[in-house]
Amino acid sequence: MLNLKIAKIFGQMAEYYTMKDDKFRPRAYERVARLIESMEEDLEDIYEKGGLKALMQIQGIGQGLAEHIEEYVKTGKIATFEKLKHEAPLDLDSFSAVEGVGPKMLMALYKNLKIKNLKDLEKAAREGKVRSLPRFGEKTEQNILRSIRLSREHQGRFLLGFVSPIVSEIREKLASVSGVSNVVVCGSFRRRRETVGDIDILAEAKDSRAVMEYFVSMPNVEKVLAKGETKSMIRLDVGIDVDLRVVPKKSFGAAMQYFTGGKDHNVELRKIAIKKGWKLNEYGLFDKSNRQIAGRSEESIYKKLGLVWMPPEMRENRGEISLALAHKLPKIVEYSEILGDLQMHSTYSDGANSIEEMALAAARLGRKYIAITDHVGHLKIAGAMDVATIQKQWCEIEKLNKKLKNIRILKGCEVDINPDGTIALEDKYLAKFDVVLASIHSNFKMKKAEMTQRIIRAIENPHVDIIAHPTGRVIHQRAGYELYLDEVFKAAARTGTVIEANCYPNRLDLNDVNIRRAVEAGVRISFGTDSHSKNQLHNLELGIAQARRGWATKKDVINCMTVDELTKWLKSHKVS
Ligand code: DGT
Ligand code: CA
Ligand code: CA
Ligand code: ZN
Repeated sequence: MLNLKIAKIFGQMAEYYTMKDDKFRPRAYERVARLIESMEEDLEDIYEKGGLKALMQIQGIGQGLAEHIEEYVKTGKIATFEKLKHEAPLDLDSFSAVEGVGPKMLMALYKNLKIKNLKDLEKAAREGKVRSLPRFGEKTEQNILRSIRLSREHQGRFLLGFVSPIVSEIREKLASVSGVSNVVVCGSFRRRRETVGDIDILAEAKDSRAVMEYFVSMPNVEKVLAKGETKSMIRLDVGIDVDLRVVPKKSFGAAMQYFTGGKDHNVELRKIAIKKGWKLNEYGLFDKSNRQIAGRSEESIYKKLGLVWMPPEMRENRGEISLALAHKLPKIVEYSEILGDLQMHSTYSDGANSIEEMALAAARLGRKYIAITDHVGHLKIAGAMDVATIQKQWCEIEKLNKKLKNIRILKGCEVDINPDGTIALEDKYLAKFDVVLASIHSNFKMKKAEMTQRIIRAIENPHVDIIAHPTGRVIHQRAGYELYLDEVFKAAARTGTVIEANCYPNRLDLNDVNIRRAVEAGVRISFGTDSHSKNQLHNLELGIAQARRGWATKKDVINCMTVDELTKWLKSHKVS
């Protein structure tokens, strides 16, 4: 978890360097921060094993950055960062959730109004002081206030993709404590909600005191909120709370069911028990004479109540209970049924790894195929490819497809949808890709009807296979653009256009609810990790989880096709 801390520092250093008008460091630091954040290997391990040299072998890490990492591993601090903080003591963390306030603005706010944190900023904006600064204005001030409100709604929730590695680490550690025979992480994490409030863990153990002792003294514990024999609660240094309960075997299934939730699902389930004259709680299912009739396993509870067991992703009281009572639950798509990843970037545009590195890493994760979808069109900041570069890329892909045996690479692209709905690359080029993703990267603030028309026009282009990150929302940062989604889905269904369920941790766009609407409208969906480095390819799981929460089935998802089925299908799916 040292990685996360270092990533955060580098991210903040990037901001400080932006304030100082440094030309290169902001991008370099930001890029490395993202990279480290998603790295599987621990930087500390890498350093312990191979020293500075090993650190410098990581793509994007030069001597300077490697020395920073070394310094942090050794001393827990980076002097350069401390100096930057000393010059401008800003609580950058507090600002991070607020959209539209960049480092330059923060510097101006600090210099002119002595604003150091979000609280100061909100106060000044409320008092109308922000608008008086040069280049701010009333509109910016309003945006700041709106953005602060939005960020407050998300306060205390963490991205599923951020929580996942933390959970894995804790789970492994707890499972290795002697006497512990079972560790299950429940709550919203088990239901794979896109954000998680706190982490709820159940364990089965011979000696509960030993596990608790271990739990509260783990290295990343910032604060022990409660400590008991069967229940403890801690706060990790990254700010998230973790509950641990030690549960006896005979109640383990009941506890799993109860603490997995969701709350509304549980309430409905409890009503069914009560109707039968029974009692359901975290200890089990009990009959009239208070005899336990189920609870060792989760299945036993659902079965006794007359329901079929269902995956945690479905337990949101969105109609699953009545279907489970009627034994008519849909069979949602399995993680193992997803064969490929249909959005990622390589060094040909703004990615950190070569096509071959991406392909090899994807193959290691068991993917059968990937689409390389580098930017084309006018997104020059994201390194959009020109026509000559596209040709070069195709040659490279053809060569790699001859060389690599375990994985196939599709020639894809991600192209901008212009404000008028036309596509930023000529049809004659679009026609030659295996798969074309179209998406919006500019002019977010259009009127709802216009934005809807813009996307529908793109959908109607016969070469556009997939609309990528269709609503443009970024969790904790910005709401999606205004859009009549049902109109979009109707057009997609009519034309055979696929809508993406983007798997990037803070996008997850479409989200679970909208995936369900799309699928019900007869739209097919695709998964793409939108990886910009090979260390992000594992995020596929996050998108699949949202699709499971949206009750998508195998037939709804084009990534379930084999590569031969898919390439054939892509040639003929569009209806004009
Ligand atoms: P979170 O942490 O906000 O992301 O969401 P959850 O779902 O993990 O909620 P949390 O941590 O408050 O509680 C964990 C589970 O415990 C929850 O999913 C269902 C169960 N639970 C909590 N409070 C109640 C309650 O009042 N009644 C019932 N039946 N179950 C509850
Ligand atoms: Ca929770
Ligand atoms: Ca909890
Ligand atoms: Zn994009």
